[in-house]
Amino acid sequence: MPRILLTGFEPFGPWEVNASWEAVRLLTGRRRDAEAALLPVDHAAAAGAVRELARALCPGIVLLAGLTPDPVPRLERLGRAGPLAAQGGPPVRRGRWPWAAVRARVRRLPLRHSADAGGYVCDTTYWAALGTAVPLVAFVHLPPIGAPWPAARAAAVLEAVLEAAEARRG
Ligand code: PCA
Repeated sequence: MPRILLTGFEPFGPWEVNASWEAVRLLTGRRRDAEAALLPVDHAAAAGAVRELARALCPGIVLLAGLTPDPVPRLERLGRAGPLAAQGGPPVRRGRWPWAAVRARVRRLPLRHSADAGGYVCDTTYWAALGTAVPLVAFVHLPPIGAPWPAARAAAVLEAVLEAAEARRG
């Protein structure tokens, strides 16, 4: 069983590639203990997929990633139900991650801690993942793939965030 589930999203809007999936694929290729899942950009479908993956794989860690036009990656600390509020549960859930350990680890890479995951599918998918029993769950928003952010650098951000949680688990 993989200990770690990494998720990225399909392309959407004006983007022909989604940086999150490119980074997740690269990182998963380097690890034996991780499984990658590609999520659809649809509130209900992505939430359903992430719940089903958590149930089927029972990972100890879920790190979700998505694309944002921001120039700097963001570590999201809150997930909101938004249009999925009718599914029940609290409207806002807190991410479960050793936040301070992340700061120590990514010192050489730009990363902002954020309390607003944007209100779109990333936000609701994070909220759904936080409704599962998985002990460690966080979300990283990555900039579009381009000159300052080739896929390898985006993957390095994800890896540093992931390593902070792994160090915690020992
Ligand atoms: N970004 C969108 C949805 C999928 C993705 O990669 C978001 O920020 O909600």
